[in-house]
Amino acid sequence: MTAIIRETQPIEGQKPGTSGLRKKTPVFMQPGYLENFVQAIFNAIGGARGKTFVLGGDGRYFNDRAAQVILKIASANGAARVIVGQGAILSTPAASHLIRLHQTDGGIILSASHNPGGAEEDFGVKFNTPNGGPAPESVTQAIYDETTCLREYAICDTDDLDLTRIGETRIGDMVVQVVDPVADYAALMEKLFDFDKLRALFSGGFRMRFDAMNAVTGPYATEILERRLGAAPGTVVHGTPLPDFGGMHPDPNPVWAKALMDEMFGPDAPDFGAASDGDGDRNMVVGRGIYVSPSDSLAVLAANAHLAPGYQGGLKGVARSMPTSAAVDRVANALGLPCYETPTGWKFFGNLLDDARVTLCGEESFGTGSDHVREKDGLWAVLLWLNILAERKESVEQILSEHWREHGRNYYSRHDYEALPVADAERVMGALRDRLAALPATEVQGMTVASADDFSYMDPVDGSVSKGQGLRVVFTDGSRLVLRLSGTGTEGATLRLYVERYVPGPEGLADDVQSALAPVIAAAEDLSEIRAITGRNAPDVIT
Ligand code: VG1
Ligand code: CO
Repeated sequence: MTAIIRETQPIEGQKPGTSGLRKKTPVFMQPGYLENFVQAIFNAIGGARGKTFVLGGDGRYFNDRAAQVILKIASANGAARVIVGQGAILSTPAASHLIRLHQTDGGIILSASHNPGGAEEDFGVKFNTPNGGPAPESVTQAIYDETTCLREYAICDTDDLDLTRIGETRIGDMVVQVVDPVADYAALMEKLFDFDKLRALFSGGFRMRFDAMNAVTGPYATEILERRLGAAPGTVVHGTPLPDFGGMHPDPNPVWAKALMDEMFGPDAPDFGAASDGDGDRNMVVGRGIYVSPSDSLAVLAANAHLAPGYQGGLKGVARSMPTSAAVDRVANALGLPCYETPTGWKFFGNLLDDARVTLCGEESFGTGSDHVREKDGLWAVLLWLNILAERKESVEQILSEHWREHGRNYYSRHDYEALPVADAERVMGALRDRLAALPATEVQGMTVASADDFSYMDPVDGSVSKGQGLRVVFTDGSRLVLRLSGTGTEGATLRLYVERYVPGPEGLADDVQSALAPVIAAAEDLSEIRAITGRNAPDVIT
């Protein structure tokens, strides 16, 4: 086995987005593309020599081959050890946990998350730092800078390893430790939640459906829900990870997890439904006949987390991304907790969690998590919900209605306009950005603008500043609209419009969401001319 140095050229466009570098799979499979990016990661962190990393992915097409390439590059760069999930599989939260558990120097996660997988679909690579979280902007910028001047990479010229067997092997001097992808994660969940109570819940006839969408959470959910907690066989559906996710779009929302929604709103619906995404960090939660918006889910979890053993002592604080509704702010206010507002993307929660300022965080995009790892965690959120349901002995519908009665309701929705020509999307953003300064005190659709800005965030822990994180217009009645460009797509540009309206109650807490938001949606159109400029009559996806 010899480490060889291969000459290469910088490859354009290797700039990590909201969550790692995502491209069409054929782009990632071009000669040198993955190699360059991985070498750039190692260069950016001061080399790999003597270091230990975690490696795994969501099992999508090219996951297996990419893992082999990365191991060979790690060895040639002098890494001491790589801990790999069996079959090169690890959910994103499980990878985050292993990075922390073994006090490693970070990890590489192979996933394009909620984007479809397959030979013609999407692939992605993400580097997580030793705290277990996605690399902050300073690190992703350093990686990108490396990609723009890279001239060579080191790789071992050797056969592929057998990653199907648990145990240790080597590439050169580097140890490759193949571990069960589920075991350590499941043990962590047992520490946080009352598994006895959950077993009693299921043995008492509680019925649940978990849609793993043919993606990575299948083995995790089957082990935890069916084997350890005794949920009926068949509770987990689409439980086998497939390279193309069986053609499913593994994005757990009412549009892409429609079969689950139909079941939960149909006759004889189970008590509780949930779904997860490609890499297992997102979750959607549905009660019998009632959908829980992710922003509301975060608020309910914050209000009730103390019912689970892992959060018995209460929360230190909470955080949400800026476009996420302010429902959790109301809970924080009621509980006297600090509440932080960060830009979109889990990397911005890392410092707040490390500095013990917050315990729970979440995003409107079906992501919730806590300080147990440094990623959002789909199955964790589902287990916390189950623990709350087991303690309160009420239905999801009762819990949600009671929550709204106590705190009021933040009606909320996100409208996505996908695969737009980049120039059109930028015109929409530009048009609204140009108007922001003049908006305060003007009236739009019968509402008065209180403030309007381009969101900029200063991290309270390290003082770093992130600008241009989304245009927001807030009205005097607390209604709000936010417009930003997606940073995870691989085709054209995706515009996300987030709309919110607060109703204090007791009247009007059970209205249709889109109707309740109609004035804010109309205001967004007036201010941004999103439909006029893009020529689209309607969003592609409404969640
Ligand atoms: C989207 C979501 C964001 C999330 C990110 C990664 O980003 O809006 O909240 O953190 O995906 O999630 P964007 O830039 O497309 O809006 V995942 O599960 O795809 O890692
Ligand atoms: Co994900």
